[in-house]
Formats: sequence, structure tokens, C-alpha cells
Amino acid sequence: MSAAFTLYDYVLSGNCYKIRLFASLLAMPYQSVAIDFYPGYEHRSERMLSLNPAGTLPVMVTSAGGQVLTETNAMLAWMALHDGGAQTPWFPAVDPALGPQVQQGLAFGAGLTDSIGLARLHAMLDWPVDGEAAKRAGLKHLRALELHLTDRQIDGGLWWAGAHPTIADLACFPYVALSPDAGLEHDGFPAIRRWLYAVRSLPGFATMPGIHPLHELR
Ligand SMILES: N[C@@H](CCC(=O)N[C@@H](CS)C(=O)NCC(=O)O)C(=O)O
Repeated sequence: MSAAFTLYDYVLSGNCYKIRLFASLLAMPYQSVAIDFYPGYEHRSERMLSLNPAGTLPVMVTSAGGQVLTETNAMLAWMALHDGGAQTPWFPAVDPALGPQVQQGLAFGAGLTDSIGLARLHAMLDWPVDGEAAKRAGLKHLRALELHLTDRQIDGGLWWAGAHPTIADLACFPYVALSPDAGLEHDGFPAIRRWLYAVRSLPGFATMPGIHPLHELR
């Protein structure tokens, strides 16, 4: 099967991992171009800035049509629609109840990048940001997610919204799973732990450094 898209990718990036994880869950083939994010800062090279003036990773170029996407949430939406069309359970965009809830989750996922993601970059690569402020913001996000998932689980749900995992779960999963890298442990968050386990149990689940696979019990 030919590649559906090219991914400009960095192995330790939680945002790039969202795309690799979803591609693995969908068994969607793609071509990866490794970018030396650190220490090379290649994402800010002339070549990369001409693709994405924001200077962030990931960047996706779709094979059909050559669309350039620079927002992870847009890439997840593209993949869901490319795979399953309007009926895809991963992105029930036009469902009057679920569609807006998934959008809430996508925005929450972006907030995780700006809090836990930055705290992690600071802790791991000494990124020049206020690491303590990012960590405090990350803790608030974990507390908010715990409340949301507790309510969902009391009502018999498991995922961010609805009965099927959606791109909202995938937008949130990496930085929550990686939060111990930023000094934010999961011990006080039982609903989050249950949800992390559920995502890691999905058929086709793929890992990245810092996220362990489940022990194979099957
Ligand atoms: N809004 C972008 C943000 C992506 C982002 O923040 N990526 C990080 C790597 S995980 C990055 O490239 N940061 C570049 C920098 O801070 O120089 C998205 O959601 O895709």
C-alpha cells in the first residue's frame, strides 16, 4: 500500500507520537522524515520554516493533493476522515452531541501541549521556559481531566466522549501518559489511570520512549 502522507517527525515529540499512534491504530501507511529537533533545532531550519512558518513539529504533507497540515488536531481529523469518511467513529464531526464534545477534547489536548508538554521539554532538554509555571498548569490539567473522566466513568463511559475512542482521546493521551517525565505522577488520578490503560489496550497500539506497552497477556 502506498503512503497516505509524509510526516516530518521527531521520536521524542508527544505531538508527533499522536500521529504515529493513530497511523498504527488505523494501519495507515505513511512515510516518516526524521527531523533533528534537539540538539539540531532543524524544525527551525529554512527548509522546515518554508513548510511550517510556525516552526513546530509535526508537519504532515498528504500524498493525494499535497495538503500541508501544521496542527496536530487537523492531522488527526484528516486521518480519521481519510480512513473512514464521514461515518468514521474516530471523528463524529457532524453528530450534534458528540461532535462538539470531541472538539472540546481536541482543545484540551492542545492545552496539555502548552502545559505538560512544555514542563517536560524543560525537565528533559532544559527548554528555556518557566518550568515550574508549566508544571503547575499541567497539574491543573490533570485535575480537570480526572474530574471529566470520573464523571464519564460514573455514567458507564470510558472514553473522552461517546462509546468509541475518538481523536479527542488521542489528542490527550501522549502528554498525560508522559507527564511523569515532567515530575507529574499518576498516583492520585485513578480515573486517568483507567483511561490510560484502556488506550494502551487498543488493538494496534504503538509506544514511544517513556510510554511502556502493556504486558502481553493474550
Ligand atoms: N500547535 C501545534 C504545536 C506543536 C508543538 O508545540 N510541537 C512542539 C514539539 S512537540 C514544537 O515543535 N515546538 C517547537 C519549539 O518550541 O521550538 C500542534 O498542535 O501541532
